[in-house]
Amino acid sequence: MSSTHKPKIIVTRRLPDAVHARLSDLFDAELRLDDKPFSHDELKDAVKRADVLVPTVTDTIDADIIDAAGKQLKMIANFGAGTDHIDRKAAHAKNILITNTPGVLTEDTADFVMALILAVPRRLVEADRLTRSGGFTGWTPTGILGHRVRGKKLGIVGMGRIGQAVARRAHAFGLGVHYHNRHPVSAPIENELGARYWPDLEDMLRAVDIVSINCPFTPQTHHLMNADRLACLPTHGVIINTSRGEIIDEAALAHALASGQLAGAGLDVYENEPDIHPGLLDLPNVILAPHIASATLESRIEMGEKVMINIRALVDGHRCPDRVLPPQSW
Ligand code: 8YV
Repeated sequence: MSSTHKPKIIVTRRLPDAVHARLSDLFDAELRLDDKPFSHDELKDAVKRADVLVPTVTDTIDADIIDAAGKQLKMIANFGAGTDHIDRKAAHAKNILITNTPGVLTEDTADFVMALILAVPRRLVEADRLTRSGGFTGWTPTGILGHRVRGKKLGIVGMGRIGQAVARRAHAFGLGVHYHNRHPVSAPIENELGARYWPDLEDMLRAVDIVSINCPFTPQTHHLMNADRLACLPTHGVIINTSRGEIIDEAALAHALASGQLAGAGLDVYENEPDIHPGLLDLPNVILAPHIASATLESRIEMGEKVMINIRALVDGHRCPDRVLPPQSW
């Protein structure tokens, strides 16, 4: 691709106006104005025509779609950090680069995790519902009693960028920080956060009060939190998931919450989005958010900037800064 040629970029979802304006300045950009997700056929058509596809988490880019890609499709510049919805093997076979937008959504996502860590034990959403429905008839000493957050132990599953940002916040709120990860983080980071590493996930689950899922979704993390692992948590335990729904067995979670085996959950992601397991919908001890952990205008604009920087690097013949495929180590 030469730097004088304006590549054809097809963007699958409506992005903030500021991102649209810049994309149109820089590229031959085909933008989505009505925000309806692309159908499988529309995605196939897009990869036939585009030099670069800009999808989001709602686009399943499977082998069938990648097979349909024209020779000119050089890159899938994902608008989002997670790329589990893209078939990497198929993309690799066709020499298609994949990039993502890490870093710029870390702090906003960690804020949202912290909001859930506070809101579930303090029954914030339940309290709001009660007030709106006329249930607040005056202060009572026993009304909407929650549980204290300070002093509890938080177990973070996945200590990457977002996990560490959650740890920093939790530490400041007086929670004990525990984590499970493939490898321990560096000693200075552990010291800064007062964090304890658990090589065995189940051992950690037995020792903590609140769990936050912050690892990526991979074949290895599918149903990582299954019925047996959920049963390792104490009955006052709370689970927070802002990563990917597939990491928790949603039916097992609904059962654990309904039966009192687990006290509460704060969920932002689901196994079959946008569908939610019906067993979760009526539970008062669960906060259900619509996949918004990174949803700030600032983060969306910065995600757009990252997409553009990656495409620009490709056009100029430089190494794309946020390359997922081929991996950075190659
Ligand atoms: C994004 C996310 O909003 O970046 C991710 O991986 O899960 C979300 O925070 C979404 O993926 C955009 O594609």
